[in-house]
Amino acid sequence: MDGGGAAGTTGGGYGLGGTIGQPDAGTVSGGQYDFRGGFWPGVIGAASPGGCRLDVDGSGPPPDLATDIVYVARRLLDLPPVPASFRALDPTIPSDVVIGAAIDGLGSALDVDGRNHIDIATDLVYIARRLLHLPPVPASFRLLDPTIPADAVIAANVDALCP
Ligand SMILES: [Ca+2]
Ligand SMILES: [Ca+2]
Repeated sequence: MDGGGAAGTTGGGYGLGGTIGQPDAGTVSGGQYDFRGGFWPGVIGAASPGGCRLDVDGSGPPPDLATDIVYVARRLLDLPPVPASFRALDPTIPSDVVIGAAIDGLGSALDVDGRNHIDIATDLVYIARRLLHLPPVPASFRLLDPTIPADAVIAANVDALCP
């Protein structure tokens, strides 16, 4: 049950109301975590129940790999977030505009490895693995790139998307 009718906002709704209630990530000791001057500048709260911003279809937490994460991946590929086949099975899925806005609202928070680039092959993999309760970074990735931040750092970034 969401609000139903799309509120009549035209254009990209970037007039945010301003509550960035993001608690500080706390002190991380150990891993090399260099705080790049505060939090992401463009965090826009997507209206999802429970404050789980990764729940981009607003169905309620926890985020679902088969829906929410698929939508995010498709959005990053410049595809409509929701495949038509999904809509055939579930006509109650919110519109692509609504889900697209929720995904865009995640902004740079999707860059869970903190490398200033949102990448399906890394960031989304880490998010998906975290949701599956696996270590976010596959060992094989670390062999190829030893500079990937610690699992604890990336896991915390994923968790921040859905506290
Ligand atoms: Ca969902
Ligand atoms: Ca990244």
